[in-house]
Amino acid sequence: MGEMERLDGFCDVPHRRFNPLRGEWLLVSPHRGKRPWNGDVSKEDSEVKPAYDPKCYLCPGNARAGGEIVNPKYESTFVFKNDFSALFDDGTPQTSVEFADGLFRVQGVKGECRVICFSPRHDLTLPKMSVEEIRGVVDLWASQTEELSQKYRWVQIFENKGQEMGCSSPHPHGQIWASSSLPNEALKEDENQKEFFKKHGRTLLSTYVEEECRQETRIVTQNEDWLVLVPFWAVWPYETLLLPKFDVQRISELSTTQRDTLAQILKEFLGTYDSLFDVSFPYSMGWHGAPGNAADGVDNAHWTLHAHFYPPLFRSAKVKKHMVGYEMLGEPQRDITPEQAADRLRALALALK
Ligand code: H2U
Ligand code: ZN
Repeated sequence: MGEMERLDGFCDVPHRRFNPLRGEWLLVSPHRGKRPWNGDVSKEDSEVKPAYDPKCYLCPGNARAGGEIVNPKYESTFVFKNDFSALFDDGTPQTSVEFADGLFRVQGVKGECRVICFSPRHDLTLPKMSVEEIRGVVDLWASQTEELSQKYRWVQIFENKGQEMGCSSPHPHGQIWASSSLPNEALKEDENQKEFFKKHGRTLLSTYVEEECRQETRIVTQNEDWLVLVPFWAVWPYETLLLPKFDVQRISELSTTQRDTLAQILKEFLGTYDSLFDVSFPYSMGWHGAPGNAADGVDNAHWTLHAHFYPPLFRSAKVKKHMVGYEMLGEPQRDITPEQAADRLRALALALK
């Protein structure tokens, strides 16, 4: 029996799907996706942004929040230590405390938080930048990971984009939080990939890529090195996973051509996101790669580098999915199936080619 036929009976009825990376289930209710599309397709308030905003904390030459530090007149990318860091690199206890049968546990943690401006231009976003400019961001993600992984076990690169995600500034920027311990998501992915590798002798995500290339139903777009798909276990309506078609564990280990093709697919598929509801598409995105660094002697053969994109929008630029109610108390739930979401995104990606 083919893979798709095995799923046939489930297509139109409620079912649960398993996320092997996180080791968690979600509820899919496809019949609810067939509710009429009372399409609010209104655009976002199309306020035109200036290329330079004298009030922006991130624009070149401007004073940052607090007023003491002034940004240099940077011309491409710019990294600085977060003025309101969530982690400190020294001065905090690095011990653990546990009492009352483990009901109370505290662990010391140290780390560093940085902000990365993607461009000096206040009015741009990643998909509005050129492939060459995005390539500069890829290099920065890689060099920051390389540097911080010498000191910290986990380097989390991420971008909160859009007011819907609580992003504090429209200036194109992302963040890096590096920490001495693995955060929850990293720990779950590490354990689940390790388990799969032990059992099957190959990586979870390379096996998944092979299978998705066979089935094709969830692929949004691809080039010679990279694949964008709506994962079988996606929770957010238009959630995607960006995966390499080759074996790589960390972003810092990408070759020159793999960085080129990454910049190309980012430009293309983030443009597709923008065209979905005709709006600068909000999301939280981030990279997950093997903890530590290549020289630390830890075997991370089970890891595959990948990026998650979690966009909150559902039916239009205005209608957002909320993770509330059943999702807080039971488990995440989605209406349109990952396959339906992939169909829409793929059609848009093709139209833009
Ligand atoms: P968002 O990516 O969610 O918008 O957060 C921006 C970060 O930038 C936030 O962590 C930092 C905030 O602490 N920031 C500074 O470090 N200095 C500033 O002058 C403005 C914002
Ligand atoms: Zn700005």
